Amino acid sequence: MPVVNADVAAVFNQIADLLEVQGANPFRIRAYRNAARNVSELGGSVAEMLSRGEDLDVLPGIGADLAGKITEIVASGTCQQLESLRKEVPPAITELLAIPRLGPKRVRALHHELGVQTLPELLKAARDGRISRVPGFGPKMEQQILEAAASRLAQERRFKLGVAAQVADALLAELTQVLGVGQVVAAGSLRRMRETVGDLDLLVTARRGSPVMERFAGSPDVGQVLSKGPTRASVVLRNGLQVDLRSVQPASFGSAWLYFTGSKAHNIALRRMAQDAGLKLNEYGLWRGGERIAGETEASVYRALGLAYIEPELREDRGEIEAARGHRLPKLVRLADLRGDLHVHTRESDGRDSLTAMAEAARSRGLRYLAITEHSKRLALARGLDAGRLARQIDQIDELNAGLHGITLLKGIEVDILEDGRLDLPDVVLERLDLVVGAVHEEFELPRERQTDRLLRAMDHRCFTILAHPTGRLIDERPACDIDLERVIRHARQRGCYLELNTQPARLDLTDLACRMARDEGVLVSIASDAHSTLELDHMRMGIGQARRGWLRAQEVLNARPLTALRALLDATMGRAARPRRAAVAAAPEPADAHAE
Ligand code: DGT
Ligand code: CA
Ligand code: CA
Repeated sequence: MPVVNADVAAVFNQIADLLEVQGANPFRIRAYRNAARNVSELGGSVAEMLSRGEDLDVLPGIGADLAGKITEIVASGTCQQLESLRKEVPPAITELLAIPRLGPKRVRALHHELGVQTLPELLKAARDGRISRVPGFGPKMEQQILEAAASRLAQERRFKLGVAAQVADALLAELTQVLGVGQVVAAGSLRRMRETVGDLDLLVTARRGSPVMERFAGSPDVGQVLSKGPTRASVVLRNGLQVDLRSVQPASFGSAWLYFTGSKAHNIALRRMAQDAGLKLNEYGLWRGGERIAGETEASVYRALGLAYIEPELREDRGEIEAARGHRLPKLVRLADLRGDLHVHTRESDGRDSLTAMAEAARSRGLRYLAITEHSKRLALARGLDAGRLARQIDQIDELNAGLHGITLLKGIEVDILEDGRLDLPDVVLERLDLVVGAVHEEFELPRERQTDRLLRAMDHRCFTILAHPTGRLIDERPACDIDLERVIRHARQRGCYLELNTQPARLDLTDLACRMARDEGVLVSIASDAHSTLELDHMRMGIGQARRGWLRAQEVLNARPLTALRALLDATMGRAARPRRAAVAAAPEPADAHAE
């Protein structure tokens, strides 16, 4: 990118800001500000002047010293002076400068008077009422600084969907109890089930005079009330998550829910459609002139726009509007469609509960089968199984199955994929399993080509059935491995094996977009909890959200198949034509309504 005059001016302004925070000579500071203005108002490009060999000190307000700095900036994008100032001034001070109302003078005053250097310190000082006592600041400015600092802190941090959903559930339950409240719902990215959530958006309908806003602001989890009025309030919870609550009239509930669910891109596309039809869409309704023609429900708005109802998870402007117009929207998979779980651990490796407890817990969640997939020996920390221990577990599961009703345990393993693509256990024991889930747990940083080849080679093993958490990413902790995911997906189709959507809150791997790629290639996805305890079986809920965001239907989900159909698929993948069935339970036909919500 060539350096333009505005870049040069920005560097000069930053130098001036930092000098001012330091309390430097005002004439020096003004010289930089003037230079910034002169350069940005200049007709021609300073970079071009330099390349033509012209002298810069002919420019107004630019002496030899500044001319030298411009030359430096054009060459490198920055200059020595700025870099050394950045080392002298605490870095967090620069963050404070980005807060509206806080120029260098005020930042310097807060630093001097209160020792404030960072955003959290700024927020705390504002909360404690210390800012309004500093000369030049008043209560009004203190409030403005507080809001800006809180929202900047909240903005920077996104919360994992699992955390946000838990918090939202508790708040929604609380609001439902408030007198005069009708509807109580979540909107925003949470409702769309995005893998991370910036802030929570809640919506209620309430009778006039309902104390809903007071109750919300007074909730025990609230750390800071940013604003509170009769129809809207914003708070920051003690864990740092911001929550916006709005109250609307029942007649606009649907259009408000639609608006605050977003995404912004989806909203914009809808509004454009409305305009093209001579209508106006906003959070109060869909309007023809002064008449509200829809708005009480979301469906009424979509209908009036000539669209089928669009599920929240699809509202990302990724083709859903065209599909809704042509009545080609997919019927998305639901939690209740899942018949089993193909990846869980017990105490035998690093899980917390017993085989029997896991089986009971899965059955009580309406599942009909559960694959036990412990770690393999390479993962010593997780007490991974060697061939002998796995053989014993296989026998144990066979025995247990004979006595289990309503659920079948499948024999599996989460076998490590070694660095060269071989599997961590010998074929003789893998052959005895119902399925083999392969996973990378080490060597995440191989170059793209090698990492991809490693996965493809593992998938080519004749016992391989499902690739666990294909990219290895951990939200906020570890980036995805550098792999050619398209190649992996295509290879899975050719090989006839499957990919996992691991629903651990930090994993959600495959991502929504990767699910959609798998769907487009015709590769079935196993939505798996990877539960290490009975409670973790509930992680499925967030995973279903990602699958739905990836446009998956039940027929594209491996574990939405009944057991018999699943067994046939697994057998085909493992190169087994048909097998004798030992346990009668396994062969028994399942009633169609066997799975509950
Ligand atoms: P987040 O909070 O970053 O995870 O993402 P959202 O989608 O929850 O975004 P948020 O909280 O800023 O706003 C909630 C919804 O409100 C958003 O999904 C759509 C709607 N919205 C916000 N700003 C605008 C806007 O400028 N135009 C339109 N059309 N809609 C907006
Ligand atoms: Ca939000
Ligand atoms: Ca919001």
